[in-house]
Amino acid sequence: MDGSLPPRAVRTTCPYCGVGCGVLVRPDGAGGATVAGDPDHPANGGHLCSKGAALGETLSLADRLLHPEVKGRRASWEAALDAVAEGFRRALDRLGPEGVALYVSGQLLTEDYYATNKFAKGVLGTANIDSNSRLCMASAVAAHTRAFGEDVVPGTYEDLEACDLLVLVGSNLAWCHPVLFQRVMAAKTARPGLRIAVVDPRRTASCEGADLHLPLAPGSDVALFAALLAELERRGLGDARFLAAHTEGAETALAAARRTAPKAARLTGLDPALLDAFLDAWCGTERVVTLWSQGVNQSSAGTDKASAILNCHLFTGRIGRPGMGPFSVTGQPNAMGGREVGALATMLAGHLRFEAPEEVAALRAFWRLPRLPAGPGLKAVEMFRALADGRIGALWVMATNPALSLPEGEAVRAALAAAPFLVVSETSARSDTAAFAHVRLPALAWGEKEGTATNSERVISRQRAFLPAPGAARPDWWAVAEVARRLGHGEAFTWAGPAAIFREHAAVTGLARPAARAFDISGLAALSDAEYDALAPTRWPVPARGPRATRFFAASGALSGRLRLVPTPFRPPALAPDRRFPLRLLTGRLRDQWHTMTRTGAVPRLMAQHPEPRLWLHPDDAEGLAPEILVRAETPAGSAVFRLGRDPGLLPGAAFAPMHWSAAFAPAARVNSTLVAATDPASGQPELKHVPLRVRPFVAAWHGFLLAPRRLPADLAPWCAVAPLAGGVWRHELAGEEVPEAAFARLRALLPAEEWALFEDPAAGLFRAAALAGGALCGAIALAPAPALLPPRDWLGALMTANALAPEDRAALLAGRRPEALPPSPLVCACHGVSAGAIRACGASDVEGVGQATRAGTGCGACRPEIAALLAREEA
Ligand SMILES: Nc1nc2c(c(=O)[nH]1)N[C@H]1C(S)=C(S)[C@@H](COP(=O)(O)OP(=O)(O)OC[C@H]3O[C@@H](n4cnc5c(=O)[nH]c(N)nc54)[C@H](O)[C@@H]3O)O[C@H]1N2
Ligand SMILES: Nc1nc2c(c(=O)[nH]1)N[C@H]1C(S)=C(S)[C@@H](COP(=O)(O)OP(=O)(O)OC[C@H]3O[C@@H](n4cnc5c(=O)[nH]c(N)nc54)[C@H](O)[C@@H]3O)O[C@H]1N2
Ligand code: SF4
Ligand SMILES: [Mo]
Repeated sequence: MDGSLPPRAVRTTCPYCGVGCGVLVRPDGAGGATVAGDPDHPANGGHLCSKGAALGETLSLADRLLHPEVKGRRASWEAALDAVAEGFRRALDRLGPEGVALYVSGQLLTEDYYATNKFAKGVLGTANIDSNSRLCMASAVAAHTRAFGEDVVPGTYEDLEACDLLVLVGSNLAWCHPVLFQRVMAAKTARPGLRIAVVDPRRTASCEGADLHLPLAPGSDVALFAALLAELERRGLGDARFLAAHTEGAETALAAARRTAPKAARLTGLDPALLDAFLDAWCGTERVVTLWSQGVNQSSAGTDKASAILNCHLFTGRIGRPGMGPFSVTGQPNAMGGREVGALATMLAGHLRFEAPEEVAALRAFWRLPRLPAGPGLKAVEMFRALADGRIGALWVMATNPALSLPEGEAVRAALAAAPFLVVSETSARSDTAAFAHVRLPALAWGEKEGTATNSERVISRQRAFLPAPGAARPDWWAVAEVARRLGHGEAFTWAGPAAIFREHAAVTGLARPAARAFDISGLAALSDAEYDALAPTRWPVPARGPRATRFFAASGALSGRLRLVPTPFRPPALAPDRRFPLRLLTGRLRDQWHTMTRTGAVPRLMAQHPEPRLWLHPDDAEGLAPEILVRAETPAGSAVFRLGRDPGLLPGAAFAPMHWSAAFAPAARVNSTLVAATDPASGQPELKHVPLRVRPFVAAWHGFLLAPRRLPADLAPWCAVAPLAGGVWRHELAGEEVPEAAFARLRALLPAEEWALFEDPAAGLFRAAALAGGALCGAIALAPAPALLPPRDWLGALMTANALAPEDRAALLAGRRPEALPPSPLVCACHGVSAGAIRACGASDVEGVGQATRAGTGCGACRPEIAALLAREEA
């Protein structure tokens, strides 16, 4: 970070998902780097997924926040930090510790995370510090804590390879934890006896190679696992010795399961034979791992869903032994670290508990800070409601983008806009949340910052810097320490660097003794700076004394007290579909995008799979809707507009839309505007899947696109989706209300043309413009009354990266079609100029659908029989 670059490959860790892959980086000395998997890292053994492999392409400083800003103007760090301290002091004076809050993230490094928690709880004296983990892991944490007395993932990745049955529940592992999925697939190839079952309302990429897919009704997982628990009992598969020696609660859990089991087929909607096949497989396989993710956690019954899974493992004693156990896979790179440092409203630090007065006292004494809060604070959803109500006077958001990722999206944005004092620490200048901030603080990003993160299997890995700090960016922990100093507590924040913070954090984890705790890394509290720098991937626990477990809860049960089975009566999702909103909206992730796209959205090859925000419906539910049209997704909470997709792999009645598109990329396609914030009573985690939905065509006067040699703002039209293409070209997909002539003129003014090649057919609503400069294509615009009538974007984008246009390309430009790909095609609909090729390509299966997609047949109607004949020939 002193400006000199390391000469050799730097060993670091991927900043995306909770698999926590090791990465070898070779900086090129010019701000870039080549990236490869670290063959020595235990998580990935050299492999990387598409996102990890493209890390080198995310290092551009183009979108970075590089300087502090106060009220939208560049400021010095001194001034910005003074403003933060002053804002918090004022809110404390006015509202007390309940009136201030921090909202942080599983993408902070452990050291940053530790600092924020110490600052909130120790300096501000508030427990109002919550994390985006509330949207992600909170239900798993609550279920672990109920069952184990502590938040612990009992197993390791090796268990996924060693098991005979792997059940993926609400996890699209193939897209969301790709390297782990590839490990499983490799194990299955080597040992075909390893069976995989996927429990998901969608047939996802994770079903490739699975032996069973259970397309259960959204939200019905508790019923499935209740049926399993009852069946395990019926078959006498309870581990009586384990149950007697180490557990409690089996009887009440079984009683609840017995009541739900007879209704399981109805509640899950599963074919009874399929349900039986699943029960048979699970009951008959001792080495079973049940892995779950957001299809379980992000539910108003998330904690019960997770507990229902844990119950089955506890009842059979299939836990903590090689190849068996429940496995909550973490989403963010340091989701686990945040739980370790206790940066959640419901936790203290180092797995110390609010409920244990001696632990509160131990931490107070260790921190030597006066103001530790007495109990839990506001959880994420409550925190933003409190902000809206004026109960929060100052909020600091760090490494998360709540303007996009929280449910009740519009209310959250309104609360952010009206916040009395909002600080946002960011790496990106394009975060939706930062746009609302009074003070923006530039943070060091991956490749610049130093610290540690803990992955899903409790392995702590170092992230190491290989680039100099750009602009005025600084580590997040440093900004926190500086504000603490300004509030009069500098003496507790004197760390010289992340190594010192890590040592202090490790020491906290030893404070719980003599009450034994699984999470104990007190053995790392005396690392020297050099040892910390060289720290190899290390699985916790690392106690200062005593044995080091690799897996938990097999032989000894819980470390303190007993393991607990919990009754989980079935509850449906918060809102039920009805005649007005007959479908259910599932939201989630795409393979190549990371959350709110601040890092992956500008990388052309990561945008190639899905350049536009889509809503997928089962073909039966999409009947009457033409393919590729824009549709408005309406829920009781709000609406958003997407390109329609069809997915026969969806359970009929369920729809899927990605969470990724932000105001910076597609303002009208922010899916969280449509979500209610129904939370799980035990964990406070909101139901980010399952809201009732209806879908209508989005009516626009024109559809079109604009290709430009640079990125333009995403407000070019009422519907706009921005995407990078190769070679620095940006694609802007558009739909608008004004008359097309006016839109055409307005859009042309945005391109730097020396010369125009134009095609205009106002009667047909077709407009095409090619902007030329120096004999090369420097931009393109096309407008049409229907999306299916627009020329291919990739072809035009590629032409823009050529130095000069070939004559045949120039001619093709005006025809609006790629010369070789689309052979001359007879015109079918003369009114709207639609060719047979366009009708075949539009994907509709009936004349009405063709009309919606292309307008063919909607003029004089004379060509409708011809269209029908064409479709019949396609069918045959
Ligand atoms: N590519 C990519 N990978 C990521 C991320 C990313 O943004 N992009 N983010 C990371 C993070 S933070 C997280 S938390 C993880 C999330 O990883 P996952 O949880 O695997 O991802 P999701 O797509 O949110 O949801 C998983 C599945 O739950 C299903 N589902 C919905 N409702 C139900 C239900 O009621 N029951 C069941 N059984 N299934 C249901 C959905 O159809 C979906 O396929 O991914 C991590 N990895
Ligand atoms: N509809 C729907 N909503 C969801 C979900 C869903 O499945 N469906 N999933 C939920 C889940 S599981 C999660 S985890 C959340 C994720 O949602 P968010 O956390 O809001 O999404 P990110 O885009 O990861 O936001 C991280 C921000 O931190 C910035 N950043 C990156 N590194 C640093 C750093 O070192 N320091 C600082 N200060 N900033 C940094 C990035 O630029 C980015 O703006 O979304 C939740 N919301
Ligand atoms: S699997 Fe996760 S940690 Fe590994 S390279 Fe991909 S995104 Fe990064
Ligand atoms: Mo997450």
